[in-house]
Amino acid sequence: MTNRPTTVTITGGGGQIGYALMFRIAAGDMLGPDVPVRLRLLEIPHGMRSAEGAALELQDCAFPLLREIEITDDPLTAFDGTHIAMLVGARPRSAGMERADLLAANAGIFGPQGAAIGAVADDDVRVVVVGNPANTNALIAAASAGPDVPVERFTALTRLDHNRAVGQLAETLQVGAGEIADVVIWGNHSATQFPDVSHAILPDGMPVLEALAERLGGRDAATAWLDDVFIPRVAKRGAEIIEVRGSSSVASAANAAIDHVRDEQLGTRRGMTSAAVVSHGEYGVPEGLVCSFPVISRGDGYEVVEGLDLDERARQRVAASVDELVAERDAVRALGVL
Ligand code: NAX
Repeated sequence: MTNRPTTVTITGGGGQIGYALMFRIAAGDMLGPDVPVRLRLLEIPHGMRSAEGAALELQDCAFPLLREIEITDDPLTAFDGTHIAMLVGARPRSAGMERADLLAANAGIFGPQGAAIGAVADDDVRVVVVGNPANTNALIAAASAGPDVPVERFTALTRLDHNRAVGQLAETLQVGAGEIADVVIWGNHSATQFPDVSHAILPDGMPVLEALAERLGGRDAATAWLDDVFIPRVAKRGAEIIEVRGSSSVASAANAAIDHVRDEQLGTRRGMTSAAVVSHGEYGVPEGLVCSFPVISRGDGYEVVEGLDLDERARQRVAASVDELVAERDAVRALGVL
């Protein structure tokens, strides 16, 4: 029996992350080796040629799963019947641009795209926002989609932050990245995020905190490393990549977006992961904010894992990032967008 093709829309399909995403999706890395894919690339006129060039290369890969590729600058065409929308294209901050201008420019992108998703996407559509400011862009898209699309269908990407945290721990503990479970990114996809290892464990059940203490020479040394090295390095890793590579994170961002959608669609495999989802008040996060939480999926969307203990320092870090999300939401409200 042949599976029904899944339609995947990538916005910003002519950009860097779009380019890194589409080949892996067409190869079956996101939805599995048995699911045919129809790709739609949405671009602005300026990016159409680049997307068209990428489509020529996709054709030259002769991927057996790739059934169709369509490129358009019309959101209603791009999202028509789509099952998975990956909103990557966004307006970057240009020199001298104020935060309110950045939020307004992106509201002008994510508002209409959310409305188009509400109007024409598949009834079971799932949306992940990658384009920054990702959490608030997701909030705007969800609010613009209208009542036909439950807000839970909209998520924002913090899996790259999660994977960065796991990578740092794996290197420090000298273990494989796959051995570390239950790391959590809380809050905003920004430098205020809180990468939390207090629940993380190794395969034998040993807490990562204990393993760090053993490796680094005691609890105090482990705490100092977390506060002074690990947290800032994960939170500012994007800037480090730009400095070293001379260009922003691309393949790692695409990889994280694929991990995010794969786990949402097929289920998380071991323990919790991190995704920004619409808050229903969990952990005191104001309702409606798109905030990164510990999540699991049983193959039908992400659910927040509740009941984790947070000590006072952790609560303060989460609160600082949530305050930033509130300020972004209020700034967008002040523009009359929400
Ligand atoms: P690029 O500038 O290479 O590509 C963006 C593409 O989007 C361009 O081709 C542009 O023409 C297109 N675009 C702009 N407005 C559009 C619209 N209204 N409709 C459709 N397409 C539109 O950027 P890239 O490196 O691909 O990054 C894309 C976004 O991801 C940026 O906002 C970036 O900040 C964000 N990131 C988010 C990350 C996350 O973890 N959430 C990490 C990586 C990345 O920084």
